[in-house]
Amino acid sequence: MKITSIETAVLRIPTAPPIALDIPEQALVVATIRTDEGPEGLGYSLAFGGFGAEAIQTYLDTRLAPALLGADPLLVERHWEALYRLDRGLKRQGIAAYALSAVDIALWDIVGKVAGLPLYQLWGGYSDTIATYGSGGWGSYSIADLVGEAERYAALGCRYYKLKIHHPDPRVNRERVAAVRNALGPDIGIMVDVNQKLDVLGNIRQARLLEEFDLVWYEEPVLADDIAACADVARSINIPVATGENNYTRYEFRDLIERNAARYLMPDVCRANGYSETLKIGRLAAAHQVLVSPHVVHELSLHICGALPNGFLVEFIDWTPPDLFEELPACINGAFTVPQRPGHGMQITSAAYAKYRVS
Ligand code: SMN
Ligand code: MG
Repeated sequence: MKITSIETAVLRIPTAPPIALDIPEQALVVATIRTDEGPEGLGYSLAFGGFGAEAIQTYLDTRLAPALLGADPLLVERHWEALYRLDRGLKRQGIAAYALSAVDIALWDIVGKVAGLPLYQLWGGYSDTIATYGSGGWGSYSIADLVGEAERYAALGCRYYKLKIHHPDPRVNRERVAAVRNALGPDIGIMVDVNQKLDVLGNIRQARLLEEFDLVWYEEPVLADDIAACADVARSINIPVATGENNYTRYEFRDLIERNAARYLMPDVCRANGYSETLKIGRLAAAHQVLVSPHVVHELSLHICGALPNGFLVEFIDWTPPDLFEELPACINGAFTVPQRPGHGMQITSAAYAKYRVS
């Protein structure tokens, strides 16, 4: 089998309130890989807030796609290595990793279709039902927005909810967590997300104020590059640390694990160089009693959790309009069923291309 074309597109998709208060739109950088024998692969990367989507597309079009044309799509590891090692002097991660992620996801989609299996089964299969947590609680929300959103996720059966703690005054963040705890009661797990905004001492002060809430995790305390500082926070606070959405490779995740910097790792399949690398990260974590809770894109991440005994929760941000995908997995009783179609099972509608495509 040979790759005959790789077509890319950027879709810009407006979000709805209250998420739109903080993130008015998201963008998908899409790669469609076609073959001479018929099977076609879909890959995409979610560019947070839409930033940099065109740069990711350009890198994919001008460097990755030409390197793959004519190749056998079933040799995913071989292509991953070649593309990862391409342009070593120019790139480290970031834009190039988003581009490689989209390509890798599309190649795996072809492999799954050729095998006639959903990817989580192809990779070994652990569970076809994955529990999820409702995620949001962005910094611009009023308390009413926050509680309203938390209750909407709880009404879908979600047993966990995650909110941001972005206010510069740690006491204000404490009040927001208290409001959520009061609304949800003692049985729903709550997580908080710092999004790299604090230093080590700032986190120690903030976490101390939150200890009484029995939080599930305390996320991304410091700049993601500073793994030593993350480990320092993990040693110093009494809430388990989660991190990884801005880490990119098995090498960074190995360092996080070796330094005991987190009890939960959160690779993002669209950033961490695709399914291939995220699976390796997940297996490495399994050898260290560390759980994997993949970041966003639950419709793609379900296959990762479905394949791993140490998969924990997928993240559910309810921001996808109903016309974007042919069949978006639905949250039922706080869980998703992994798509049972061959490959990852996701397809973008032709209406979505007509409505959201910008390049
Ligand atoms: C987040 C960051 C970027 C895009 C979506 C969500 C956030 C999270 O840090 O963990 O939910
Ligand atoms: Mg986060």
